Amino acid sequence: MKTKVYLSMSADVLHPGHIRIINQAAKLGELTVGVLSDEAITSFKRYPILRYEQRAAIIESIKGVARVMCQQELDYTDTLNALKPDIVVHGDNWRTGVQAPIRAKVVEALASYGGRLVEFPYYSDNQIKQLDEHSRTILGMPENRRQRLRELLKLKKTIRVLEAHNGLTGLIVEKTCVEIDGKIQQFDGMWVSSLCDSTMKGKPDIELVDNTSRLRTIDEIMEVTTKPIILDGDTGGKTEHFAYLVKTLERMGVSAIIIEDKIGLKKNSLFGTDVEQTQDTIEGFCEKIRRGKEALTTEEFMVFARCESLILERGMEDALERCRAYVDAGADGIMIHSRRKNADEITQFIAEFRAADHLTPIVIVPTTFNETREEEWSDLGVNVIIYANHLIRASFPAMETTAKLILANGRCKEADELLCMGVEDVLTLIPE
Ligand code: SPV
Ligand code: MG
Repeated sequence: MKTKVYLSMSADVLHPGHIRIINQAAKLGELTVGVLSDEAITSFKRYPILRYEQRAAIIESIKGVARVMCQQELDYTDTLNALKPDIVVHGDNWRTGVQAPIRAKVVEALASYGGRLVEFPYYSDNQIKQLDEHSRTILGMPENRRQRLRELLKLKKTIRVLEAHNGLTGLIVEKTCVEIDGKIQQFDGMWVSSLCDSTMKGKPDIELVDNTSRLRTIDEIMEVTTKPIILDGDTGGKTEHFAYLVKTLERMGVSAIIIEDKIGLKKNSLFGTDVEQTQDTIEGFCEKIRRGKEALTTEEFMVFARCESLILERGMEDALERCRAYVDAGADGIMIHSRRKNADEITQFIAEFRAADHLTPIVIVPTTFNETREEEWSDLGVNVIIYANHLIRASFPAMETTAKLILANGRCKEADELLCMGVEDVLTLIPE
């Protein structure tokens, strides 16, 4: 019997390194290449430029490849159990970094049935690094970036989004990842929150920061990231103006806007009924949604309708009636908000809404009801989970304590040691 060899790869932008390792692997026996699914690549790297079918077809036609199969997850366990290869081949670059735990699981699985791991020196040069940089630039172009949210919603049952309010926080959302049980976890997109964008500028969240400024924030984030952006569009402004805003966002490559069904002086939802807030009529808000949708040139940009009925204590029936009407008016999804600590009213809403509508994407912002885990939301039928304000809430106490420490000690040594990153680290944080 021939030696069974298994090699897994993304094969997104093919370069000589791929051909070299395929040749090396093929010399060891009959080679199966596991081409990673779009979802698997997205989970640890970036969104692939070529779809799975295209990547698989390319690899299939390469000399030395006996067969191609889809590796659904970055974790090899299922694949190894099914295939039981005698040898797994990989570049030696995964010995460190986020893939190291995945390597450890492969080593363990192979040992359980007597297989072995063969590693070859990882092939990379400046040209390949430039190619990867270039891929990122392509992914960041408006026409590629804009559609990404729709694609992700097709690819994943539930996506997770974190707020970004400038280039630096954009980079944190773009790059942060952790490994949990052999799976790499990262954020799928960015929320440009009105609360954070206002707070960042030392202003209240009352639609005071105008669109020129908000578009500038988005542009700053876009310059250094590739993930899809959802804009918190507050009330969307006047219906006549909303159509223009939507056109601008679509042109820029933003993926979606969420507008809330309030009129007049908007206050943050988490104030609830403690302050005066006015809800729009169903007809008025539906007209705004329609005008926004009609203004679009592509079918990629999404307009989400955010219902404030639970925030304003108008009751479940009102929330359901409104959301159904907003979907009929053309909304691409709904966001239902609550400021209760307990998730009951949100879960009740989701169950009742989903009973009649299985498809319309549901967005939630679990700021106050923060106990429920993502998996449970996913089982309930939530499609987008937005962590709406956490980076700014995390940074403020750290900055304030640093300022106090300097004042209290008459020097910065204590603050440096307790809270600040090293000067060398900040100098190299952003590569040139
Ligand atoms: C925001 O992030 O600005 C939001 C969500 O609109 S909330 O603050 O919960 O209203
Ligand atoms: Mg807001």
